[in-house]
Amino acid sequence: MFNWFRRKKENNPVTPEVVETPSIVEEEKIEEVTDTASLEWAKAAFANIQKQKQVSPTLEVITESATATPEDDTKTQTPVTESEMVTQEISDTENIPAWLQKSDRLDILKETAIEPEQELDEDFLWSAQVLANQGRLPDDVSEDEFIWLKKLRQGLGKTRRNLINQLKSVVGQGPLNQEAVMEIEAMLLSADVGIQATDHIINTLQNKLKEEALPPEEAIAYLKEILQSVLDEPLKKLTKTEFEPEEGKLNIWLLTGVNGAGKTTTIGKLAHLAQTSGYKCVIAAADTFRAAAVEQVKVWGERTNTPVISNQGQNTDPAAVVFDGINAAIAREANLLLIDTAGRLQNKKNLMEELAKIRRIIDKKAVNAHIESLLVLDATLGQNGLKQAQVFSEAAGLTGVVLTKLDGTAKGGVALAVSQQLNLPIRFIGAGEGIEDLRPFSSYEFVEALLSA
Ligand SMILES: Nc1nc2c(ncn2[C@@H]2O[C@H](COP(=O)(O)OP(=O)(O)OP(=O)(O)O)[C@@H](O)[C@H]2O)c(=O)[nH]1
Ligand SMILES: [Mg+2]
Repeated sequence: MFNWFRRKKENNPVTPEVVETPSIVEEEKIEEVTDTASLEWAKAAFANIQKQKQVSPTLEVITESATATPEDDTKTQTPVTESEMVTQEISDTENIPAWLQKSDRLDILKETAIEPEQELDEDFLWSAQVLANQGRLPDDVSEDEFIWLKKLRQGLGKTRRNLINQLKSVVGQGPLNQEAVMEIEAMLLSADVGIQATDHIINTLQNKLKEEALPPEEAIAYLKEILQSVLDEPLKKLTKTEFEPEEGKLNIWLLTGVNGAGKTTTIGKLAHLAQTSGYKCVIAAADTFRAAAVEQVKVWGERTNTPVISNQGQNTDPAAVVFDGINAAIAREANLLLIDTAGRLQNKKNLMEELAKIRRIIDKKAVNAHIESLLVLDATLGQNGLKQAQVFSEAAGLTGVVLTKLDGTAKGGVALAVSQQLNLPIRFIGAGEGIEDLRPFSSYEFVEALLSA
C-alpha cells in the first residue's frame, strides 16, 4: 500500500553516487553526466513500475470500483441508519442532478477506458527528475506518483510555458539587470501571484543582484528557491510540518469555503486518499442546507467505501450531524473524520454563525482530537478567492488551505498569494474532478511544475 502522506520531501541532490564527477571537468561534461544519471534513474523507475503492474495488474481497477468487497462490507457497513446508499434511487428518478450526471459520466469513462500505458516520455522524464531530486530511489516510487506529477505539470502547463518563454527572453540577454527584474515582476503579477507576494519575491531578487550579477541558469534557480521559500513560510510557525492523520487519536478535518469551491468533491477525494493510504475514515454530511448536498456526499461515500453520517430530516442542525459524526468516528475507532459544510446559506452572516457553532461543537466534544480546519479555494478565481479567507478564519479557525481546479484556467500563481497573504500552509491541491485528482501539496514539486522546462 502506498502512503501518500509519507512521501519524503527533502531536496537532496540527484542520485549522488551516479552523478559523482571528477573534480576537474568542464561544466558541459557535468551536465552530460547528470543527464545520463537522470535517464538511468528514469529507466530503472520505469522498469520497476512495469514489474509492479505485472504483479498486481488489477490493483487500480479495485480501488476505483464503487462496489464494496464482502470483506470491506463488514468493516464499514456497521449500523449507520441514515447512510444507506442512494445511487440506485437516484438512477430511477428522472431528474438526475447535474453534478451526479457528470460524475457518472466520469465513472463510465473510467470503467470503459483502456488503462493508458505509461510511456517513457517527456512528462515521465521530468517526473523522474523531480522524484530523484528529492532523494527517492527508482525502486521505491509508485506509478501513482508519476500519474499525479504529470497531471500537475499539465495543469500548470499554460502558465509554465508563458513564464518560461518570458523568462528565457529576459534572462537570455545576459546577467540579470534592473529592467529584467521589472519584466519578471509583470510576469508574476499576470500569473496571479498578487502584489504582496510579487513585491517580496522581487525585493529578494534585487537584494541578491546587489551582491552579484546572475547568469541566466542561476537566476532561474534562485527564483525557484525564492518561490519555494514563500510557499514554505507558513510552515515555520508550526512544530510539525508534515501533514498526515496523527496516530493514536481521532483526527477531524473540517472543510469550509464558498459554494462551488470544491468542498464536497475534495471530501470524496480525501476519503479515497486516506482509505487507500491505510487510514480508517468517516464522513459527516453537515451541509444540511440543500438535500442534494447530502446525496452528493453519500455517492462519494459509496464510491470510496466510507461510512457517511447524515440526518435525513428537513432543516436539520448541521452541528447535530457533526456531533453524531464524532460519536460514530469514536465508536468505529476511525483515524479521520471529514466534515462537509455548506457554502451558501440565506446570507453570509448565517453561514458564519453556523460554521462557528460547528467549530464550537468540535472543540467541546472532541477534546482529545487533532483538529484541522481547511479552507477550500477555487484556484481559477485568483485573487478574488482570497477575500473570503478572513471571515472563514474568524468563524472556523483556519489552519490550512486546499487549492482546487488547478487543471482548469487557473494560473497557479495564486498558491504564492495564499501563502504570503493568508499565512496558511497549502495542504492539498486538486487538479481534476476524478477520485484520484487530489494529492498532498509539495512546494518543491509545485515550483518545478511551474518553472522547469
Ligand atoms: N476541474 C475541476 N473541477 C473540480 C475540482 N474540484 C471540484 N471540481 C468541480 O467543481 C464543482 C463544484 O464542486 P463541489 O465539490 O460540489 O463544490 P462545493 O464547495 O461542495 O459546493 P457547495 O456544496 O455548493 O458549497 C463540481 O462540478 C466539481 O466536479 C478540480 O480540482 N478540478
Ligand atoms: Mg458541497
